Parts: sequence; structure tokens; C-alpha cells
Amino acid sequence: MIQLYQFAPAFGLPNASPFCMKLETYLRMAGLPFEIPRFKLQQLQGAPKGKMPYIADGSHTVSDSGLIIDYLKATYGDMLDSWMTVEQRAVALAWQRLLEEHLYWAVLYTRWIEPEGWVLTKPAFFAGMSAPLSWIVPPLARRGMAKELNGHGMGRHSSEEIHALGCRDITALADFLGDKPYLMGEQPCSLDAVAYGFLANLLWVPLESALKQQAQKYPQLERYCQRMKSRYYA
Ligand SMILES: N[C@@H](CCC(=O)N[C@@H](CS)C(=O)NCC(=O)O)C(=O)O
Repeated sequence: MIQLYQFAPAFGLPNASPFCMKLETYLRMAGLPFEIPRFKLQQLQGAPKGKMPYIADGSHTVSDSGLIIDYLKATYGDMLDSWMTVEQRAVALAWQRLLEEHLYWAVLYTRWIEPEGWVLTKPAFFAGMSAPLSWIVPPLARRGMAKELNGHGMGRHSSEEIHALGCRDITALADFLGDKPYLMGEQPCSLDAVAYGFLANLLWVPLESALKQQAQKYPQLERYCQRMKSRYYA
């Protein structure tokens, strides 16, 4: 059976990592059986690309949620996206990139850099760690995130600019969803796994960030998350 390696649940969500939650949601949507081994720090240290999630499937170890989904489609069939036209696939990919390669960095900033985010992120990710590691690792990890944010470019903006950039993504997503049940229409597809992973990680976490407040302005986003939850996590 597929072994899904991901962080332990946090913030009352299946996962506080949008990428981990995306992959778990995809596996549920596709009806593929999987197990989640209990999280240990060594899994992250031993992750093929140093990031979560990754899977082991027999002799195959695959990392990166997108590449894992490609592998799952090639191995077990494309249960979710085969109905889409070429144009719909192009649109879905563009949305995926907006969420994963742009909004993600704004979320990361609000969680790891802004003080009101850090007071929640630190215990959520490092609560099980004992001294002296608990004194050393969290600030080191935070510094690492600041470096990554700087490398991406998002971290070079002011807080106000980062909030504005992330809020525009959220508004665009809400406008695109409109009153459709799923992002690409009547039928769910793998983009919904991505969007649910991100939106639940904004709407249903205790951090009252500018991004969460923006998502809360659009009731269709809450309804969408509730729809995904009741269909795939009942
Ligand atoms: N492109 C990757 C991104 C995965 C990713 O960024 N994972 C983060 C958690 S959200 C992680 O494992 N960070 C740990 C680290 O960088 O040390 C994917 O789609 O899986």
C-alpha cells in the first residue's frame, strides 16, 4: 500500500502544510488506498528532496506533490482529470501555479515571519521538541524560511505589499469559483485538491492573518471547503 509521509496534523487540520493536505486530498479523491506512518523528524531529514510530502509505493519513492500525482496517474490511472479539455487543463495548471508558486509565499510569510503568526507556528511545529533542541531548532528554521522568502523575492516586500499580493490571489480565486461547486465546474478535479489544501489552511487555522480575513469576505470559499470536507473527509 502507498505510504504517505507528511507532517503530523496541526491547527486542527489533517495537515498544516498545504502541499501535504493537497496530496492526502488527492489520494482520497482518487480513491487510492494509503497509510500515513506516524510522523518522525527523521522522515523530513531523510526526505529525498528535503521537503514533505513524499510517498513510498513498493520500490518507488517519489517526492513533490505534483510529481507524485503524475506518478499516481501514470501508475493507477487518471481518475480525476481525464474529462477535462486541453484548454481546461491549461487553466487548471495556471491556477495551481498561482496558489503554489505565489500565494504559498505570502502564507509562509504570515506564518513564519510575522510575530502573530510565529507565536502559533512555533508551538504547532515544534511542540514535541525537548531542550536544548527546542531552543536552537525553531529560530534556525525561522531564519531558513526568511532566507527562502528572500530568495523567492516575496520576502523583500513590505508586510502591506505581501498582504496585498496574497489578497489579490484570494479574490481572483473566489471570483473564478463564483457559484460553481468545484473550480472547473460541476465535476471535481485535481486542482480542487490543491485549492482545498490552501483554503482550509487559511480559513480553518487560528491565525487571524490579513489573508484569512480576505478569504472570509467570500462565503463561497467557506462553502467550497465545507463541500470538499464532507465529500472527502467524512
Ligand atoms: N513543491 C513541493 C513543495 C513542498 C514543500 O514546500 N513542503 C514544505 C512544507 S509546506 C516543507 O516540507 N518544508 C520543510 C523544509 O523546507 O524544511 C511539493 O509540491 O511537494
